[in-house]
Amino acid sequence: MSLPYTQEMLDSVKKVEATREERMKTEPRRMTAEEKDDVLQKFHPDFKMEGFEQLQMGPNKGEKAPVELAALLQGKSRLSGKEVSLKDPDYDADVLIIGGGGAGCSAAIEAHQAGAKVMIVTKLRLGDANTMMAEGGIQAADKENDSPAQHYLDAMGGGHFANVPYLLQKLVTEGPEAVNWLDHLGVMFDKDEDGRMITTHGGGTSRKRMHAAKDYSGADIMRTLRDEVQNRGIQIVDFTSAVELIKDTEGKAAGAVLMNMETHEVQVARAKTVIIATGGAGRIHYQGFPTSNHYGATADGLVLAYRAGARLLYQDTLQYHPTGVAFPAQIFGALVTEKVRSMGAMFVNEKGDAYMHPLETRDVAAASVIRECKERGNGVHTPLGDGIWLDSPMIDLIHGKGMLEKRLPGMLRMFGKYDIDMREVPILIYPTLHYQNGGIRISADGMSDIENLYVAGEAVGGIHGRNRLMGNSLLDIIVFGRNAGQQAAAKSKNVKVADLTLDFVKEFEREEAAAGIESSLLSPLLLPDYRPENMKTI
Ligand code: MEZ
Repeated sequence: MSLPYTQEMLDSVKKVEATREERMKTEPRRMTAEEKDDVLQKFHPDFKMEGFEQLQMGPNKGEKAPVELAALLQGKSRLSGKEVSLKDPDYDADVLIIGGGGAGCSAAIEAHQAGAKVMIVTKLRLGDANTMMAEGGIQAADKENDSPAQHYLDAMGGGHFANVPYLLQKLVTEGPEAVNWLDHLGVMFDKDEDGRMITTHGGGTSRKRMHAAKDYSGADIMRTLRDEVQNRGIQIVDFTSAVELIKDTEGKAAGAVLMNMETHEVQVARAKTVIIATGGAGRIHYQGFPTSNHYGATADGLVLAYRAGARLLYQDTLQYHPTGVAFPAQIFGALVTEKVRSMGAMFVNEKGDAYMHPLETRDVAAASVIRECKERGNGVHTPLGDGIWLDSPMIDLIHGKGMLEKRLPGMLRMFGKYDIDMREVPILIYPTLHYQNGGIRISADGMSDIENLYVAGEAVGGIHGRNRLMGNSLLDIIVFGRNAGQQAAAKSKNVKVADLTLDFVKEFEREEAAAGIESSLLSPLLLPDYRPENMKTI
């Protein structure tokens, strides 16, 4: 086994080792509110003006959006110039769920439980989603020293007080029940010898409330939900994407136009209610960042809803996970779970200085990593760019030998494949595009601005304000996924679908023409395009 670090990296590792004993005696101090604001404004990509533009049309006209998202929101419908017959739908459902990740499956289980005829359409396989990629855990305030109120305050502070209060309240108050539900469905949470959940801190948490299944929490949650959906016999139409919503002549959501991903055959699904659970947008690679996201994370739900007239909220805020892999190349941009720093690994620069507290919130931590590399020149140089060390050998020194292997087997294996034993040497990180803080605006019942169109999971905007805390997204897919399934199933009992129409797409095209937009970019994007001619800086 030969460590693939360059000589320059090895020289820096020596400095990290030389300061370790002393560093472990005192925690780095926390930044003040002013220091946080300063680093965010100067170094966080959300504040980089050239990354954004004003939307020229649609419900959020005049507001700021990332340039890549604006292009998709104002893009060309895949049905443009095509006639789709809506007369004899291929599918009929009470609840049509677009997306087969954690939120979609949670919604499907609850809607099915309520007796609705449910159909899931997913562009890849059931469970191919960002849920699967989540590692470190799910938050819930279920310990004696904790409370939903405490959880609310932490998330509100982390979100810069922009979280929509009634959504956040729902998230935290229903958190314990959500974890209990998963536990009963069979998620293999880490427990102590008395059967009590083991919980840890995350960045910005005042209590240990992160429940984990080692460092593949999302994968285990997805496995469990997928099994439950399949065991219930819920209808799944896979390798098929939704390319436009369908409304009825009363303006209510009434289904979707579907496209087979292989044959491109177009089909029509009519539904009394529709739930968008399409997940995030990392594969759009905002500002050229690499991503920790699943292959299908291309903001499709936002495009579908926007074109049909639903407002977005906080579409201009993204989450860059501070600890993406910066070396080696084979796993560049992959997620290094926040659990690594929550178990004590410090951020250490090229000189061996722990220049930041390990548990700053993600936006502050990411901006500080960028500043350390770009402004202060304290990054570790590699052939791929600069990075900062995450001093992983500290974990066994703090918790005892064997703990890293026990709690972070996925990380150990991922780096081990490239001959990096993270128990022995620090690992190199740099921010990676991780989460879409903004999304489609919903009310407390999960409904968007369009009647009978519900939204759940990462496609929702507002729950997390302008920066999400670790583990609150695995929680929101369960809380808001279940909620959307229950609400949509109940609503569908009283829905009579009028005639189907796609007139709103034509109207959108007219609005585009009036705004002088001539786009040839087909949207929703559906899958990223990695052909060399389409690669920017990624
Ligand atoms: O909530 C997340 O994004 C998460 C659990 C990620 C991680 O660092 O493991």
